[in-house]
Amino acid sequence: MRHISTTCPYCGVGCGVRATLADGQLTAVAGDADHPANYGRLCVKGSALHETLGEQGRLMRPRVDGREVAWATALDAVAERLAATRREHGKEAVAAYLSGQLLTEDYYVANKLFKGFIGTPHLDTNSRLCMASAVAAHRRAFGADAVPCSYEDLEEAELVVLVGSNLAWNHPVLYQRLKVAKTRNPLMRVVVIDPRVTDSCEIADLYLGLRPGSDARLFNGLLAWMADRGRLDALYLARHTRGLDAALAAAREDDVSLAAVAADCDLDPERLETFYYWFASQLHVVTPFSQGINQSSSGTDKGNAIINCHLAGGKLGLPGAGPFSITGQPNAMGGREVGGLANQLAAHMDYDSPGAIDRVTRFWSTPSLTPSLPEAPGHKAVDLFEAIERGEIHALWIMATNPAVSLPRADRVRAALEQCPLVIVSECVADTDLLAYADIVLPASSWSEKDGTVTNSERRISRQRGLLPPPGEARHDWWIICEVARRLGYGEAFAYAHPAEIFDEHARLSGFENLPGTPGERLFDISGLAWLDRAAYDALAPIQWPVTAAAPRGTARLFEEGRFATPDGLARLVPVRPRGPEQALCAARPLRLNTGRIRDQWHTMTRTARSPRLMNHRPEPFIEVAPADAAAWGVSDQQLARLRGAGGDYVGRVRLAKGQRRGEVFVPMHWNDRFSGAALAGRLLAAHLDPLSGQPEAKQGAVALAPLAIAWEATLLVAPDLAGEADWREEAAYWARIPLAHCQRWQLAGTPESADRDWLAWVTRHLPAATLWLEDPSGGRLRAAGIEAGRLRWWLMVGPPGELPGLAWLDERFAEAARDEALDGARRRRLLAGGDAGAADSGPVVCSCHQVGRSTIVTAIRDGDASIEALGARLACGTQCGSCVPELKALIEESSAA
Ligand SMILES: Nc1nc2c(c(=O)[nH]1)N[C@H]1C(S)=C(S)[C@@H](COP(=O)(O)OP(=O)(O)OC[C@H]3O[C@@H](n4cnc5c(=O)[nH]c(N)nc54)[C@H](O)[C@@H]3O)O[C@H]1N2
Ligand SMILES: Nc1nc2c(c(=O)[nH]1)N[C@H]1C(S)=C(S)[C@@H](COP(=O)(O)OP(=O)(O)OC[C@H]3O[C@@H](n4cnc5c(=O)[nH]c(N)nc54)[C@H](O)[C@@H]3O)O[C@H]1N2
Ligand code: SF4
Ligand SMILES: [Mo]
Repeated sequence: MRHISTTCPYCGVGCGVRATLADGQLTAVAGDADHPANYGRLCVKGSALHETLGEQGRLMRPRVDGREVAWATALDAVAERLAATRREHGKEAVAAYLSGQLLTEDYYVANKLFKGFIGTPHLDTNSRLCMASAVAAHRRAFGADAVPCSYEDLEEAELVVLVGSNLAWNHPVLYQRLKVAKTRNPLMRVVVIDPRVTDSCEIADLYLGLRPGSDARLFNGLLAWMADRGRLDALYLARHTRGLDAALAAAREDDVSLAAVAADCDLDPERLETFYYWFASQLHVVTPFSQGINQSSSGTDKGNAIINCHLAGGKLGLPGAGPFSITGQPNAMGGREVGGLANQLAAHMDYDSPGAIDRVTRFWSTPSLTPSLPEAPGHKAVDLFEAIERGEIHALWIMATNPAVSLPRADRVRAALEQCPLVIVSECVADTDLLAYADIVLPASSWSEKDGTVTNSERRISRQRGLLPPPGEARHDWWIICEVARRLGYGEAFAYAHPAEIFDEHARLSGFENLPGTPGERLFDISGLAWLDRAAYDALAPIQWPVTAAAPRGTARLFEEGRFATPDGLARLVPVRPRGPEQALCAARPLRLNTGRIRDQWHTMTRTARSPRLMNHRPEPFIEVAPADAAAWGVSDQQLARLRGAGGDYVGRVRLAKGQRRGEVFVPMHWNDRFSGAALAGRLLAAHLDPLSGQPEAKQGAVALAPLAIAWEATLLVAPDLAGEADWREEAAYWARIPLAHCQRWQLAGTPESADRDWLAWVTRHLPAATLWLEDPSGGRLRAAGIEAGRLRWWLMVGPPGELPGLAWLDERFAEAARDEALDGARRRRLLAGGDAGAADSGPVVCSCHQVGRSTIVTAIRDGDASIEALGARLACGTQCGSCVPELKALIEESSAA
């Protein structure tokens, strides 16, 4: 048995993971007690990592034009076709679309190849959909894309203001740290600013459920309120900043009376004033902000409106103080460091930094090769796909992202991909929506196989370590890129034998001509990590940049001296004129659409859906609706409904949500064509962009809501080897595929045309051997099961899913079948009932770590275990990662109210 430390590949918290290997298998993961991001904690996604590995479902061999080929053939094809595209259409006809899920080393060589040697500016990343507005706001305020704070600042703050961040679900370990800090310091206050009541409100002393998109108005109001009440830090403003007057004047272009701001934000003026008072009277304020701010057509301004208030109050560069952009992806930061955005060059140098193009050119030159860098920024993500639509881009290489799902106007993106003459996709998983559009598919190694570094939200660089060999012929992304570079004639500039050498070059570039007081000066400097040999790189301990000769142990907090990365060293307050969402509501689409994340899924589900444990919390695509709206639009809880948006429809199950504002609905961003018939959030959204950052407005769409017309609902469980999906979806107005541990669950609903489906005929046609059959034609109810040679092959229930038994018992029967064990007579008799007659269904899973269901919990509460501690002692729920505690509390409240 061996233990290896590595870093979690999911969110930007960047937790250290201790992996246990036995007999060449990763058998367990645990939090790394020594890692300063998590000190031993892991959330449910991190602790299920070992369940998402394995060869099944992985891409194993390269494919060119639909045929499996050897690596040499695939790499030759990539190089030849890229070269031909450049020859025939110019270098700007070539583009790349990367991802914050690449390692820094992969990202660095991709950027170097495309911008430096192929010479195209059109290299952008999915960070455009994620952090681009925060990047632009940082650059305007601080002169560099630098997050000032550390996680410890969250713990040391007296006031924490979560704005557009559902930390409890999306950065669970950070949330747990905050929660513990709050228990230790009873004076600490937490404010949540989000149109939706989320689980993060569990620890909120004040919740501001503002009108979507009104954040800039709220923070402009705060700035004016502080100024009017003598709450500005005049000394800090005078010594370290510029722009207060202009920022205040812009804020005062609107009526900044409490009543007017509260009305615009749709808030209670007293609660608003409480927030203003708390913010103004505390020095140690941290404001974590995330996608509720960034994913907006005025996200950059919103970021600056927040930063303005911190600067104006001198709440920055101190322990427990600062605006804190919380990054999403594991290496969102690393991508920004290497220059992965289309408006950046490399190592925090941009097209507009004086001498930068020349500096990077000299640095990347080799004895016989001179790079040819572009002179101006390239297309940002959404524009890039429009350029493909216009026929300007002829070759696109996509790595580690799934734009067929995650970009707004998903169908137009798909049409653009369809028409692009060359689409190359580097991917780990065999079955994604994007792969259908790829001419060349390159199987990439994945987490646990690859070696490199990532940077988390607090600028901390950590190693991801290779633990296992990649399956089949999967190869590392950096290797694939360098092999293509070599074939294009750039071998000398890409002659790396190991990621350590790439990291070294990246570290050296960060320090290259980076001298204080010169035009080349950059805050991002990790020259202190240059010249690490393999052993030192392998042993690299987590460290926060800058890492320099002056700060060899890294830097926990930036701007402590009040010197910023602007030419005059002063931070800028930026005048902000609040704008509402670009997407207008209208009679045809009267509801505001909010999209976002759920606790147990990661993005397009390519990895998390492999863990049945993670599928269980929210097994189907859903629509959260305020109870009053549900009545108004004729839908009810658990009913299927349709949303109609800018680019198409979305079908999911209604969840009544008391915390949802009226006139607004929420859908998860995760579902896609692999898992449901019509549940692409990106199809509902138009592409309204922030003019400065190019980030799309993913949080403020416009939709109509209506019940879905269906004739029946059915649940079909099938053994993993039973394929017939096309048939099962036949005449389905809705379908969702839900992987369980030992079978696949299909949730189906029929179109009105299929109302008198003859189920016996249907089953005979599509499924083997129906041996048990129980029908109640008057009630439209039916249960049936297929048994072959004594083994369960499938199980069907026609009727409302509310009547489903707990599926664990049935799943276990499929496990027996897989082990080739025959059903015994007693179990066979109970098959249609789905288990022991008396056995209670444990209901949908609430605690994913210990797999405790809703009904089990409710029963325990009714039996008197009506506290978190009592439930934990009895059922163990909530005792591991803690993410379900808010849900447990809600159940306790509901049950005691009942
Ligand atoms: N479980 C899980 N965790 C993840 C991810 C995942 O896929 N799954 N993805 C990771 C990634 S890449 C990212 S970027 C982060 C994102 O992390 P978050 O930003 O926390 O995630 P979201 O759920 O997209 O949006 C956050 C909140 O913004 C709110 N919001 C919507 N409109 C507004 C508004 O106008 N104003 C304000 N103030 N709030 C608004 C939404 O209601 C939502 O609760 O999560 C990371 N962590
Ligand atoms: N409606 C709506 N849309 C959104 C958002 C939203 O809130 N609402 N959020 C946006 C945000 S913040 C983000 S970050 C994006 C995320 O959206 P995407 O980046 O499109 O989503 P992922 O599913 O993470 O895609 C990553 C892909 O890379 C593969 N992969 C994983 N590791 C590797 C690797 O090492 N190498 C290679 N080559 N491939 C790998 C995975 O299998 C997966 O297919 O979605 C954005 N889109
Ligand atoms: S909080 Fe984020 S980094 Fe930490 S274990 Fe969970 S998903 Fe991984
Ligand atoms: Mo993200």
